[in-house]
Amino acid sequence: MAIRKSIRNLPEIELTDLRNALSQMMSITDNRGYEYMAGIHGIPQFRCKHGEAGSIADPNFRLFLPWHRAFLYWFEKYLQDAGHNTSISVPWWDWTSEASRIEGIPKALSDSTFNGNNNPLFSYHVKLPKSVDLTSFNEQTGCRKAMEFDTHREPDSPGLLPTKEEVESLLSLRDYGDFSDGVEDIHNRIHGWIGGRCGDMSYVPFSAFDPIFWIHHCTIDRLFWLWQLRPGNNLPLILYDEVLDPFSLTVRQVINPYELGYDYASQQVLVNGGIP
Ligand SMILES: [Cu+2]
Repeated sequence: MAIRKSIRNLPEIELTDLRNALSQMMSITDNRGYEYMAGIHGIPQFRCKHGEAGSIADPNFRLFLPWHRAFLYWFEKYLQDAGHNTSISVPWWDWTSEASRIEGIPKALSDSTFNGNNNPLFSYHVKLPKSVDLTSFNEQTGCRKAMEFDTHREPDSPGLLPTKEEVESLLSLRDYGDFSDGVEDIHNRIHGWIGGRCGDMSYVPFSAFDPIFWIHHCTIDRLFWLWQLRPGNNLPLILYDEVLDPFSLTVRQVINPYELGYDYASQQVLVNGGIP
């Protein structure tokens, strides 16, 4: 069982293991590698599922949470393979914590180097496929994205991160659709907060290349699980047999993280005591 922990509470040795596994994964060029996994979400595959306002009849409408759970599950599996260690897990970042509201992105993610090496949690070097044409992206955004680049962030001020109260009112929503929409909104805000005007996290085609993407989605998946743990909260049955394409998993198969082989540290405390 892999226990996903808060990045700020990760013991030094586990942070080193995580960095080594991630560096290893980033050097793998086949479909178990970092580039391939990131490319499922944005360039070149664009398979990610996000909510589309006004399309309630569409069965994809609220697959945002289960789809990203399946995505993170496979990412974590390949990360463990790359690190030859099944206890490696993706950490989460509690942006509501006091430390985050003062310093913003945790140092483990924002330091550009560690022990004289590049920090793989800080940035990833992307080489876009030749078929990509960045002309209209650059024209529309005013950014100067090149075909080869290091991912970067343009974080906003830490005081603008969502608060504990916002998260608590989100978790107290009873309807799955309301919760899914609310958590997706907060998720969008964090993408924009991290990426700013030209940072990779602000744009779906590039976001998953930034290593913070996985930590961000782990945070969102944890909120999803905390909501599921509250009595009476369930996903609509209509979603259960939906296949989370391209992963050969249905919604039913990702409902319980224990069955996927992971859990979140100190979740019981959280369930009884609110968000720390
Ligand atoms: Cu996202």
